[in-house]
Amino acid sequence: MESTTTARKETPAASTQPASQASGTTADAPSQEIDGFHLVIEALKLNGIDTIYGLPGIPITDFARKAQAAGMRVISFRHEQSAGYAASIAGFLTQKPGICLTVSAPGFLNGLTALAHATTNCFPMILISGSSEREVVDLMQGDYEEMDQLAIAKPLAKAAFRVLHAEDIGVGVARAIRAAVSGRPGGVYLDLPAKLFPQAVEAEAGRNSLIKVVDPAPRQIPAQEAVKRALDLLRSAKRPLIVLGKGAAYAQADAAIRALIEKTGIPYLPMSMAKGLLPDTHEQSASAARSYVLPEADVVMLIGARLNWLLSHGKGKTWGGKTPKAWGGQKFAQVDIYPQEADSNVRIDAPVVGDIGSCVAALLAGMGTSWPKPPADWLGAIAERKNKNVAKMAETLAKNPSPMSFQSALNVVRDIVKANPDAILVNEGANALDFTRSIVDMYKPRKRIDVGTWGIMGIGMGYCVAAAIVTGQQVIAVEGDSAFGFSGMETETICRYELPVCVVIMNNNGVYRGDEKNPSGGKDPSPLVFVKDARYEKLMEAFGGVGAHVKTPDELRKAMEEAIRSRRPTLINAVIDEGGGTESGRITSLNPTAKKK
Ligand code: ADP
Ligand code: TZD
Ligand code: MG
Repeated sequence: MESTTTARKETPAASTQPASQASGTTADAPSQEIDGFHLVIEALKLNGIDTIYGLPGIPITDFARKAQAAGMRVISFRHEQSAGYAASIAGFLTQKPGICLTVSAPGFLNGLTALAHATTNCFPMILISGSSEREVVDLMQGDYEEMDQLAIAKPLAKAAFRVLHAEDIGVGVARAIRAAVSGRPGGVYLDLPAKLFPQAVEAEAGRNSLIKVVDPAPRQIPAQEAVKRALDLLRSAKRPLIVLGKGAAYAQADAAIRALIEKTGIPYLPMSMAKGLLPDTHEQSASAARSYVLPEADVVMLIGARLNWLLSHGKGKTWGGKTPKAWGGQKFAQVDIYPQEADSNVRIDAPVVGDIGSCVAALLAGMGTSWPKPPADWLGAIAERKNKNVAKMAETLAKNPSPMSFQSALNVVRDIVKANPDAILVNEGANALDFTRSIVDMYKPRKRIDVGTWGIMGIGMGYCVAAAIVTGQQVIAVEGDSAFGFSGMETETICRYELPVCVVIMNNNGVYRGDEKNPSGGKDPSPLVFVKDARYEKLMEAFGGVGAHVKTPDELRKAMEEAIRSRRPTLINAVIDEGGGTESGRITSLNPTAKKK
């Protein structure tokens, strides 16, 4: 490859050459050079990456500037963690790695939580951090923002790379892209030392060293026998169930997945971020009968969903097991791109390894023209539970207590989302999360983005920014007041970029509830409560957005409708009964002192 013969010059002068020359717009090619800045920018652009989420400073300030000059969108945040979350969810929504750009040591560490989050959630993302001088860092001589970033990133990333020479930029970026999106997607760290950026190489050779990645996420076709094994298992079932996870949403095989569900007639449960893959109002959705179908099912097919804590590890009481760790007797099929996923929690009788699009297509083809509908008594029993629970829910939603309950407020959000099915719903909190997930129906794929695998707080405003930027759609964020606090300063970012984001804070004055007292009777407030009646809406007003303080469902509805009509950055502070929540929302049992299920 040309890169090995490329002459490298480490002249600082390269950084001072006019941008026009460095970006190759001058005619006399032979004397032209290109520097590290432009090689990285061109490598990203060559691979269709047009947006960077980041925060400037030494040594990447000029990089951010030059990227913007070269036509990339550079979205600048108030904290790297939000930029990182934005990049991670951009990756989920687009199947292209989201790019987060940070400075060295502290900026890198601020972005690292998001990188780990991306890896944990299987989102493709690349954290690009500038780093200090290698020789000084390695001798631990105390450089400005000194840190061995590559070593620290490694255990939290799917892969981590460092580029020392400008002629290796093409390979470095290509490897980062492939690692992020191929197979099970994840977070990748790319370390770019300060000294790399001004390195100049001969322009043509430099450009020739860049790589446009061919087929970055190759299809992975499942083995025929694996497909047959899974179909045989499904066919044998008396009480089959399909679980759709966020891997299924990520895969963008929406039509095939819907066809599979409908052709089999099997009831399905969407995991949180798979809601809307089929409309939540679909008659085969078993969401409203979750606690009935999990223990009762005899065969379960997981599609892009892991049997982690969110599915009680596939065993225990949730699945009809007699003790907390006992197997409930279900047989499992699992469609996943990651061959090591099977058997991670319980035995998987029929693993189908491949990308979801290819696997679902193979399953559909293998089903042939006729497929037996699941037994009527199974479908009937589910429908009965569903109807009962839906009726109970409707009763609760219709109530209009004062102060507002989570339910009466979310009844409004439910209507607004129904009327605006293209809007993206961002959701975090504990009760604010759990109630929203069960009350607000989703109608289209990849419209619900939330706390994910870790149940992490702080994704809120970063997700809002990225969702608005990559989709151009209205974003609605339902936030616990605690959850909002983690990224609240990004309201400025939302206003600065004039994004159509409507944040609704479910304000119950605290973490889970706002009515806890200091158990010692001392002067300090309980660790779980905040300033009472905080006026969060003023934060949005401070940056030129719209604020609203609402106490009734009618006021909430008007404020949300106006936000969506105007598409202006809006923050609605919805006052909720401070005693209306429960500790940890629906996961109280995970508290160490809670009685084990
Ligand atoms: P949820 O939390 O919604 O249950 P998880 O994050 O636990 O979902 O699971 C997502 C799974 O989807 C992961 O095991 C991942 O390997 C898998 N996955 C991601 N993308 C694809 C794809 N394109 N094809 C197949 N499997 C995928
Ligand atoms: N820190 C991080 C990064 N993630 C977390 N999940 C937590 C702390 C612990 N935590 C939860 O799991 S939910 C939550 C915290 C602090 C906030 C709940 O309060 P809220 O929601 O106001 O956001 P509700 O509606 O009051 O329950
Ligand atoms: Mg709260």
